[in-house]
Amino acid sequence: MSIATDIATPAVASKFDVARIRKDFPILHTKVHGKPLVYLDNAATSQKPQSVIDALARYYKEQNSNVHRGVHFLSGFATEAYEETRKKITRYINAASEREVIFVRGTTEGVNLVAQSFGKKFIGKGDEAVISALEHHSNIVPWQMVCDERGATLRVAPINDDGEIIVEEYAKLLNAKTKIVAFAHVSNALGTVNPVKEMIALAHDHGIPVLIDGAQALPHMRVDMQDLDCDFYTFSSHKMFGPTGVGVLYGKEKLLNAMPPYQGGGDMIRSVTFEKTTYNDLPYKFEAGTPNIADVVGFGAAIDYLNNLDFPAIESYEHDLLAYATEVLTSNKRVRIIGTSKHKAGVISFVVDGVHAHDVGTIVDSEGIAVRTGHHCAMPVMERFKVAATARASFAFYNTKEEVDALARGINKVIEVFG
Ligand code: 7TS
Repeated sequence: MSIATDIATPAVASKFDVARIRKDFPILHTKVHGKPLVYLDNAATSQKPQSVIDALARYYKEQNSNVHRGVHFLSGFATEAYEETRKKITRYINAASEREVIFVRGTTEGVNLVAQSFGKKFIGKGDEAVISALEHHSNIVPWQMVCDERGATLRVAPINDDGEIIVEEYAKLLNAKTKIVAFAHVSNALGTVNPVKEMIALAHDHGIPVLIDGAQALPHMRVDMQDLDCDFYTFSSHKMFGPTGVGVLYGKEKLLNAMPPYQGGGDMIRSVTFEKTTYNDLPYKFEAGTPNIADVVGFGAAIDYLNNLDFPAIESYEHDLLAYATEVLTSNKRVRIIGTSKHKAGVISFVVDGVHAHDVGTIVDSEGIAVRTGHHCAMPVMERFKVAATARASFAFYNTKEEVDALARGINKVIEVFG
């Protein structure tokens, strides 16, 4: 068993005051089954700071109106608030322009948008799309669907026993028939952080556009679109301390301009007659219908919150926490960690020898500890490691070593109960 050896105990971790941060998240101070909540299901969705909750309430109390449509005061106000979030996100991810930031329902819709729209125009019979073996279903199924529709073939880059993409094998899959590459920045099932920059550059050597599924990356690290040089990058607000129901598809302007609309309706048009419709400019071409205005505004409050944090200190704190959790869990001989990459973020998937993952989840829940059990929408990953399911503890910057200790005690209880 290799422990994540590059996870050093950082000198800057002390700068990060977790007790103070926890005060910002009201739900962390609630009880479950009479026990203090230990929330270790952050990869599924993160908790929300008070400032995000307040922004949502304020929006509905004082600002609610439809966007881009009215001359009246409130409509202008809501439009400004909605567009302000786009500006914040453009700066946050260092996109070249606001036209490259499209609001979608979440990562799932971001991938589907590209698969359907890019696929319709650029993927044809005999072409290929490349993904990896550690993808979430939402970065598998949309590509299967478009490949089926277009008569193209889906190729899958394999992973090794540590749960890392085998980059040499990935490189071998890239050829003149490859029309798109799509893979996760960070795996939700294993926590592996992929060498995205290297993998993007390899695809670009062949002129192939790359989509990155950033759902599990943004909660743990800052990401710079222009530095990564990816063509598409998609993520969900609800995993980064913002509301559910909204996310972003970043895309390079030139590519987005070349792609057909994904859905038709209001806002995405310039003019409509029964004979001919012309489409709006970016980003509106891809935002048909009334968007999720309130949650976009709430997402803006989450970005403000993140902007006030010291990210290098957070990254160090989280690495330290993950290394501690890895050590504590592996010291239990009945526990096996699935996914032992040297580069991991936020996730420990594990099995308890002789106990079904759901039983692990149920027993630790009775102690107030929330972990996820199952296939984590990554059934091919479970198959690769020959397990039906895992229990997964996933961390955010507000988690603590004491919570890891509580999980370790919970696992001991599981072993007591199930023998
Ligand atoms: N991609 C990855 C890597 C994910 O982890 C998830 C959600 C998605 C895409 C889809 O994001 P959505 O916001 O559109 O649903 N992952 C998980 C999870 O691990 N447990 O619950 C949801």
